[in-house]
Amino acid sequence: MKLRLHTRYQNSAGQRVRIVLNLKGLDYEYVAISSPSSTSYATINPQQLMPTLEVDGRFIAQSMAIVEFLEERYPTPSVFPADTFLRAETRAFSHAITSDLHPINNNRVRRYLSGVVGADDEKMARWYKHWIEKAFTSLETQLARRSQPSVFCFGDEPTLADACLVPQMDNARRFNCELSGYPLLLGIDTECRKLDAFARAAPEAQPDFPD
Ligand SMILES: N[C@@H](CCC(=O)N[C@@H](CS)C(=O)NCC(=O)O)C(=O)O
Repeated sequence: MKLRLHTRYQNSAGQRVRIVLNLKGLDYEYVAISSPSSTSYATINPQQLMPTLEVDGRFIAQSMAIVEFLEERYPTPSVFPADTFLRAETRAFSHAITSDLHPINNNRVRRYLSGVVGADDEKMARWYKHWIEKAFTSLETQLARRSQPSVFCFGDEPTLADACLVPQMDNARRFNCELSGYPLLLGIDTECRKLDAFARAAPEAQPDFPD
């Protein structure tokens, strides 16, 4: 099966998928997208959002749908813990990022806020930091309530939760968010970055990262 990932170095939803592909040891071709709003990209992803996974000429949109596809096709190693309750916690943690936080802070929302609504840089920064703070506070609390502390979010092996967290930490740093109040998130982020699967998925490791 030939896998091609249409993404961009600074595409945090794509970074999640890159991490999962790497954790599963899957080879894939990196297809750099310079302009998701182009008509050619719209033919493979009608939402014009990245990433898109191309599998033998068929296209799958939405990072979480891609991850579920990969998990079903390549179940080992899994990106979910073995325990059912921990699997649910992993999904809850991941969706807090992918369904609640990321959609309101992503590029197209920021472009609309500044270009159409007229928010200046100071208001944009307030918007961004507000939603990071709300989300990260709840994620930190979710981790603090785990029945057992662990190296990664939900166990001593990385899972989808870690693959969602690390790109979001990159985003928060890019927008100068204060992160010292989230020691558990910071600790897990540090552990993840020691792993090759995460390092190879980072924006600066991608072929289209600017010199
Ligand atoms: N829910 C989607 C979100 C995808 C998304 O918002 N991608 C952003 C980049 S992280 C994008 O393609 N933005 C288009 C643009 O910047 O023009 C997913 O998980 O795949």
